[in-house]
Amino acid sequence: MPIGVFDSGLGGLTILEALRRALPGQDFVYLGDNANAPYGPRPPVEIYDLTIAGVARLFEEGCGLVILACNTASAVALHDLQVNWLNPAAHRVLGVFVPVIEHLTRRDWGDNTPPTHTGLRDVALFATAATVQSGAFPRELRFRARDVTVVPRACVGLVEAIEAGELAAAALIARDHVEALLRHLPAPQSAVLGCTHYPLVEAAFRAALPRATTLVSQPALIAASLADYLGRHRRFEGGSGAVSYLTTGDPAAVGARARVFTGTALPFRSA
Ligand code: DGN
Repeated sequence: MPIGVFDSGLGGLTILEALRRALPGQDFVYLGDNANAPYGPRPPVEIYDLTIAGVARLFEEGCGLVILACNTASAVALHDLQVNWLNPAAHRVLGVFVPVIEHLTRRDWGDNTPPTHTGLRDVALFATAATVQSGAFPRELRFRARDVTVVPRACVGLVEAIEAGELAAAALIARDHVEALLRHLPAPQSAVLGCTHYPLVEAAFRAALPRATTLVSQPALIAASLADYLGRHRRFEGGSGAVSYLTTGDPAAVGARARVFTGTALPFRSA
């Protein structure tokens, strides 16, 4: 059966590309809610309703498992959606924070250390305003790393510049946000790019961060985590590597704009 990949717009294509590389025989259905993007500036209740509508649409397409590729939807809607709406016997929905948190808190030493003693000291988080305001990432991270400090930065204007294909301008915006964060945390141990779009200007983040900071980008981590999950839940696997693309926006315009993310136009159809 196909796996659904949901995003507020086109940024989730960065995740989908990594999923396809890791799982070449798997079918996927991508849904971008372009009619309502970006989610970052929206109030939580709207993000919740829009996320449920998108996930339900992917269930209609026959997806048993849906990845919320969107950090904003994962931060704001995933927990309530799982507790109050989803029937886990029928469907599963996974977000994008857990693979990052598992990566950050992986311990390389013996089993006698307390589970929250990870050696993780501080983390810079770059994300949308809604993701930052939700507080979801530091809250979930502290379950595994109790004393960690998370310094977030809402990267206002960055998603819009990337969606518009203005990558040179986006690189300057990313640099400014890094510089602003470094005034609060001059030498972060790790920095997380907590938004689907930011991998497109990863080099700008890397260049502006101190050399000793480990930069954590999501797509490959999420792909490795999904491959591991499918190994344990084989009922969600299947297909021949087919991908279909749905959008709530104008399919021709959205398909053409996909070029920014994948280097090629994509055959979107109307959701
Ligand atoms: N896909 C969103 C995210 O990862 O947070 C970014 C786009 C948006 O809706 N703001």
